[in-house]
Amino acid sequence: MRPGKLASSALFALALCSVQTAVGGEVEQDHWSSLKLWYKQPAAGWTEALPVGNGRLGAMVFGLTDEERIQFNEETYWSGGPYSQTVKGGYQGLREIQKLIFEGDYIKAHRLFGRRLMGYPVEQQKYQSLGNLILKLEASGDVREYRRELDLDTAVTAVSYVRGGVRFVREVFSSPVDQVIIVRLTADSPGSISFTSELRGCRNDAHSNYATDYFTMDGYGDDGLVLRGKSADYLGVQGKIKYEARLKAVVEGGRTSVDGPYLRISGADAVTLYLAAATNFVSYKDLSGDPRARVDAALEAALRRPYEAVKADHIREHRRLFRRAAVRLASGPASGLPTDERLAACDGTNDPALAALFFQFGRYLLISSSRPGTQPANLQGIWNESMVPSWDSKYTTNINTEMNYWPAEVGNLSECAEPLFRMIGELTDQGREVAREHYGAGGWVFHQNTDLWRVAAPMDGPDWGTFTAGGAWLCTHLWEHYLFSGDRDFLREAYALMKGSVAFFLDFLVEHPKTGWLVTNPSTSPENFPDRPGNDPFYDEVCAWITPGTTICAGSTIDMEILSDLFGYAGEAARTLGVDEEFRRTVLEKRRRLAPLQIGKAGELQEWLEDWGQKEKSHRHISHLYGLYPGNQISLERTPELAQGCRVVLEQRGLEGNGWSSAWKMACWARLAEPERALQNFIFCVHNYTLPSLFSICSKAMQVDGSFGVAAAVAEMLLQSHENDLSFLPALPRAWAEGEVEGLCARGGFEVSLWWKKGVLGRAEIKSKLGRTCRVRTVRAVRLETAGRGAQSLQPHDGIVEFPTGPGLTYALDFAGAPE
Ligand code: FUC
Repeated sequence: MRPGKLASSALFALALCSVQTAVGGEVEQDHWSSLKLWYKQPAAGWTEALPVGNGRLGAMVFGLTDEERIQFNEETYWSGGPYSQTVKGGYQGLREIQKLIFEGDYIKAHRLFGRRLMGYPVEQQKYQSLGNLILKLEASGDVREYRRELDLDTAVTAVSYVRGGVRFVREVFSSPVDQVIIVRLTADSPGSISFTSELRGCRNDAHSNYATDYFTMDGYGDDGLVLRGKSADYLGVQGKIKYEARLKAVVEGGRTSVDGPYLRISGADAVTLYLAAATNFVSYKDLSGDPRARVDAALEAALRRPYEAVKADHIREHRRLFRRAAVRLASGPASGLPTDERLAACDGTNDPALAALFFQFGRYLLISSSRPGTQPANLQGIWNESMVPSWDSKYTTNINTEMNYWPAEVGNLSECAEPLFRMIGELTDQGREVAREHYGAGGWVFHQNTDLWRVAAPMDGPDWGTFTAGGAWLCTHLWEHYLFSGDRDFLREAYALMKGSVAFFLDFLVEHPKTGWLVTNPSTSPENFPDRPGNDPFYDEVCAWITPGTTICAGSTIDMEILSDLFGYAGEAARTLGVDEEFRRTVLEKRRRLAPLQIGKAGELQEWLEDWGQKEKSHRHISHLYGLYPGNQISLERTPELAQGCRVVLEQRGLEGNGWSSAWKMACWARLAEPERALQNFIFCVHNYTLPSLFSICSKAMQVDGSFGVAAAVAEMLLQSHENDLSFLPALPRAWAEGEVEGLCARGGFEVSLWWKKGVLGRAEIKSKLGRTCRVRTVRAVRLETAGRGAQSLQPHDGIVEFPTGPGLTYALDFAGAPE
């Protein structure tokens, strides 16, 4: 155990020796060293390989023993180049589409939307795989004592085995400090390392048969390799990304030779391979970078220092972020198994620590795929082996991209969300054009997908493209960041983005002819086909397929919820900044006129304005539950009927879905204070939607959103702060009876550590970053202590204890009746 705040407290010292869990395990005593994913066999395929990443350069490491494969990516290698999807004059069809929708002529409206409002090209660009580092290892004999692991605490993956009487170890990491991927090969007997390596480019699938003219593979000097290429043209957009990947070998003992695209090393004692990669990408509208110069710079810097120093710097930088937060749950009988077996054995009680591992895996992925200055994490983070990945490995904003960032604030990784915030600003470029040309509106709008080039128009087809609230949803992350950080400078910039989004909707919202409510039109509840009369399958000319019906509607519940949040947040931001009083009044007045949330005949929160059913019973999206989580309009205390309506929806949808769907349901159950239901979704996700590497699955493909979502949901079970107070252990499953958290963040600028056993909270430590009044939800008396200021006893009033705080001070709270 790292001597942390809690570990040093007398109470925790006691806990270390005496804690016994319901399942007979103990709170893990060596938390940081238990944060390992490990396996007794190499990866059977890409989805079993282990990820490393520095935010920009990602690699999937297979741990093979004959021919090792390290597949790698550079985050800006996408197809195409700067382009626009905006269709000029599209707005001329808008009024007719709106009229058809209000008249209930949905399929006609769908068709017209397809003709007039879809962006063109209808699809977007694809994230690409850069290459594979292949090591053809020379060794014979059986492999024994094999172990492959990923240490989340060091961000180093390693493989170790004995072959021919020699123990071989390979370590791989992607350094955010040196901007290189490093592969270090060692053996316990001198002269034992021999292999031939290649830097293989990836075949471009635009080619029909065998040839590819997109890259070249060469030797580089007498100890290196180089791969150079360009991106593919796609959708009529010229491929303008140029890239270079270069490998440099530093060999201890042995001989090195280069022959064409092969680098051969024989009889070495140890080898360090430095892999640098870069493109010409500077921004979504500037490709003036020099990949070669960038690679030179990275390699020069990394080679100036010894390997051990580069590795130590890497670990230090990773831990600076990673060690800020911890969730520790008791280990159980299954906790010591290899990770793949652990997943298979998980029954919800035999391994509470597994949920803690998921929490940290989510944080690990965020640190590895999204750092200040990099691109945001896409559907696969930065890891992708394909030239035609599922959904192009883009940014899907009707749930997925948002979910990627759910653990950022609560998980004490606030700055890892910077790439998302920057992307919102970049989207306003084309977002403004689309607002004007597609809707005749001011401000900016962004729909359900974008790519490296920050296109903003409706895409894929009218069933998906009618989601106008993608940009507004992203804007809620700006406000949340302010709630957690209290950063007024940030708010000032964020406010301009929020105001632009509001401006679009002020123009776009229309009065519903029957109810007088303000609604979006066209609208959709993402990807869910309502079961309403006449919504039958038809051939859709945009997608060239038989669609099950149309999703088009007016005023979907999620639109109304997101806009209610956006308008409320923008109004609050204006008030906080002391600006735009008249704008604020208008926005709040419009907010009051938005269509209200409604309860349907089965008691469920309605997904649409009308009480329609849905064609697919256990549809994976639970869009209308946005208002429960991640939004904050529905709560057990403030809106009990609506909360009950959400519960009915969750019952109706059941457990089926995919990784991100399970994660979302977990978080919703946590907000409904139903820990066992949250845990049930976690277990279902573990067994059905999780790869051995803990990566989440969506429709058979690896997708990172679920991993991020589970991390956020675990946090939501342990700490909530959306009700203007701190709620500790609001959804603690029985099986998580013993544990502690450290460094979780709460709105209002508080950093929280908790310790509990027998399912009862014993102590909390709260660090106040902003010096605001702290409100803690409890019915128990509390002994409050601040360093140097003595102790006092606080009695709860109406279930709350409240005390003033000073910035930078930490407060210890001991709860009456804490278990011995
Ligand atoms: C939405 C989801 C799919 C998938 C895709 C990337 O379309 O409905 O399940 O996650 O995004």
